[in-house]
Amino acid sequence: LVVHVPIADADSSTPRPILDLIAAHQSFVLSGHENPDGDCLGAQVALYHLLHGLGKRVAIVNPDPLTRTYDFLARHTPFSSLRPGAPLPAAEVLVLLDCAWLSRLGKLGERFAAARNKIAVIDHHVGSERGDGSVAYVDHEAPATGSLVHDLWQALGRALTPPAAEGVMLSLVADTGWFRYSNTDARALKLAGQLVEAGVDACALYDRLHRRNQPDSVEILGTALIGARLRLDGRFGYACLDRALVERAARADFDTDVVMEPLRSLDRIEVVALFKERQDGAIKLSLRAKGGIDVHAIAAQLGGGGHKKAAGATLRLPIAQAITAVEQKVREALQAAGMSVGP
Ligand SMILES: [Mn+2]
Repeated sequence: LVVHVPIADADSSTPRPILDLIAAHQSFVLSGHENPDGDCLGAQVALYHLLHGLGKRVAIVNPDPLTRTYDFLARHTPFSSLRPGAPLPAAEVLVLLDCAWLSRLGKLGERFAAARNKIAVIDHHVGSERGDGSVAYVDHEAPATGSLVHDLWQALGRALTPPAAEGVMLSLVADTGWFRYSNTDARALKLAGQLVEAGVDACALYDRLHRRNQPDSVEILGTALIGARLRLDGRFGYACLDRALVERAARADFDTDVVMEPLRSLDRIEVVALFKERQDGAIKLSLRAKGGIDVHAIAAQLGGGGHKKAAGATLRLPIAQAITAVEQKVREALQAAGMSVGP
């Protein structure tokens, strides 16, 4: 007797529906958002090795190739990215990690939409249970998507292999900022302990991720910081990377999020924004909150999303207008929180 549970009734807060999906299928393709970050890639590594160990066929296809920062993952995990004209690997199930909508995959999302795979979502972003997945495992409280993949290993009673442990650790350190952000809870630290016991060398991982920068990264950071500005009584700080600097950063594989750190370190600061001008002229906005301001709410008003303390949006405005629009939203949020915003 096979009982089919309607998807709408499946509880996305437990791993059960995803585990049933894994049991029922043989071939999987894993993907994630454009410009995949450490959480997205780490979660893919951990899920790749889980599925591979279960004897499934599995491939990772991302919108973008592995950048130099993450190239060390290729020593144990095969990554690929969309090449125009090349066919996608045939798979029964597409698993989206660290995002929930095909639209987050750019052109690759359109290709997957045409391929009509069954879609599963594993994610920790607000609202992802309403994404494109017909099956989802979503936990907003999870520190990283990688920790949700770790839950799958645990639920199946399997001990993490060293590559999978490295993947989960990468996810965890990426999304907790090496255990500095407010999502660093007992669960995150306990998991980190288990991963070190499973063979992860945390110091070596730090060096691989953050101590292999190219010489030009120093000047890119300096240029971005010289242009940084403080507004709203010192509670809002922002920096901009114009098209040329974005390109230079891409060439040097420079993690532009680093630009926000010195602003975030300021005593009075509440919200930090980074504006990056893309090749098509659109502005990629990143927002970070230090205290209680909900930057997800601000990003959502601008058509974006994310988390309470880290969110983003894409703005189709000239950069000066984008800054004005964001400053206005931040002003409103600060005022609603009863904070001074200066003259
Ligand atoms: Mn994440």
